[in-house]
Amino acid sequence: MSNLLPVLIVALVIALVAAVAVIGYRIALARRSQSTLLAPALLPNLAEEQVEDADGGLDSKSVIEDVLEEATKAEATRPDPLRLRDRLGRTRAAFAGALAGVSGRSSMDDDAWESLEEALISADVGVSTATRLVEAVRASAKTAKIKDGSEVEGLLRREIALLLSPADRTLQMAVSGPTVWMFVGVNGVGKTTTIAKLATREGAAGRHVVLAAADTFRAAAAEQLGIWAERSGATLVRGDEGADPGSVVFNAMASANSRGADLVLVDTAGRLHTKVNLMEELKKLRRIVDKTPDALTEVILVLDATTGQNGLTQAREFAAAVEVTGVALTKLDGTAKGGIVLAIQSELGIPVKIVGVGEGPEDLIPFDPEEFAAALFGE
Ligand SMILES: Nc1nc2c(ncn2[C@@H]2O[C@H](COP(=O)(O)OP(=O)(O)OP(=O)(O)O)[C@@H](O)[C@H]2O)c(=O)[nH]1
Ligand SMILES: [Mg+2]
Repeated sequence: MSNLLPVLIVALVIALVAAVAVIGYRIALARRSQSTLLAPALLPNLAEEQVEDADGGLDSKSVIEDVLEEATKAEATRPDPLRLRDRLGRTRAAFAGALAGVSGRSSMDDDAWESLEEALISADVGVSTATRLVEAVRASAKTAKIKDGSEVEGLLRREIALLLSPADRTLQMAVSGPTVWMFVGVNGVGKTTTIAKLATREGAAGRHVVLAAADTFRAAAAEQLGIWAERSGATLVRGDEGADPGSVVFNAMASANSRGADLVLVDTAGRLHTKVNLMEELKKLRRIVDKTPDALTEVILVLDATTGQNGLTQAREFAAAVEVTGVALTKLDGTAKGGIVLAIQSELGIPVKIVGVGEGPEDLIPFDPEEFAAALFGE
C-alpha cells in the first residue's frame, strides 16, 4: 500500500493539471469567439459579467456559452444594414433608361444632349433642374474634351452630387430644454409613420421622446400614434377627437418640460395646401410652439415621392405658411420618381434631410447626396 502512495499522488497531480488546462482552454475559446464573431453591441452586459466570473468555475461558463449562442443566432438573423441602393431599384431603372440613349453614342451632338435632358425630365427631375444639370454636364464634358457618350454617366453623377451637396441636413436640437420638431404635409404622405421611425431611432439613442398627437381630426390618428409610442417607449400626449390641436401641442410641451424630456415630435393632421383655413390653423400651431423661444428647431415637410412633381407645389405652399426647415421624402422604395429629390433641392432650396424607404420602424435613412448619386447609377 505504501508503495502505491507516490503513484497515487503523481496521478492526482496529473489529473489536476489536465483539469486546469481544459478549463483554461474553454475560457480562451469563449473569449475568442466573443471578440471575433460578434459585434460588441450584440453582447448584453450580462455576457461581460459572466466572462469575468468565468475564471471562477464551470457553472458560470455554461451561462457564457448560452449567451454566446444566443448572440451568435441574433447576429446570423440580423438583416444587413439598410442600404439606399437596395431600395431605389425603380428610380435607378428610370435613370438607367435616361442614360441608355446616350451611352452608346460615339460622339455627343446637340440631339444627344437634348435627348438626355428629355430623359431626365421623364425621370421626374423637373424641367429647369434637368436643363441646369445637362448644361453643367455639357460644360464639364467640353472642358475635359469628352465626346464619347459612355463617359457622360460619370459626369452626370458628379453634377448630381454637386447639385445636392451644399446643405445642412442634420436634424437640429435646441441648445437647452426640450426640442420640438413639427411634421406637416398633405393627407397620407407618411407623417405619422415618419414620426414613429424617428421616435424609434431617437429612443434607441437614449433620448426621452414625447409624441404630440395634434391630429385630432380622427380618433384613429391618435390611436395609430399611441401604438408607436408604446413600441418605441415614447410618451404620448393626446386630446379627444375634435379637440383643439393647439391645446395638445401646449400640453405636450408642458409634459416634456416637467419630465425633462429631450424631444417633442408633433404629428399634425394631413391637409390640402390649397385649403386656406387649414393652412391658417397650421400657422396658429406654430405660433403656440414659438411661445417657447428656440424650442422649435425643425418644421419637416413630409412629401410622398410617388407624387413626383406635384410635391413641388405642395412644398411651396407649406414653406410659405410655416417656414419649412427640411423635407422628409417618403416611399422612395416603391417609386421611379426619386428624381424629385433633385428638383426639391434645386428649385426650392429646401434640403431633403431624411428619406423613408419602407413601412417598418427601421426604414428611415439620413439623406446623403453622394450615396444617393451612387445609388442612382447602380453602385
Ligand atoms: N412603402 C412605404 N410606405 C410608407 C412609407 N412611409 C409611410 N408609408 C405608408 O403610407 C401610408 C400612410 O402613412 P401615414 O404615416 O399614416 O401618413 P400620414 O401622412 O400620417 O397620413 P394622414 O395622417 O392621414 O394625413 C401607410 O400605409 C404607411 O405605411 C415609406 O417610406 N415607404
Ligand atoms: Mg397621420
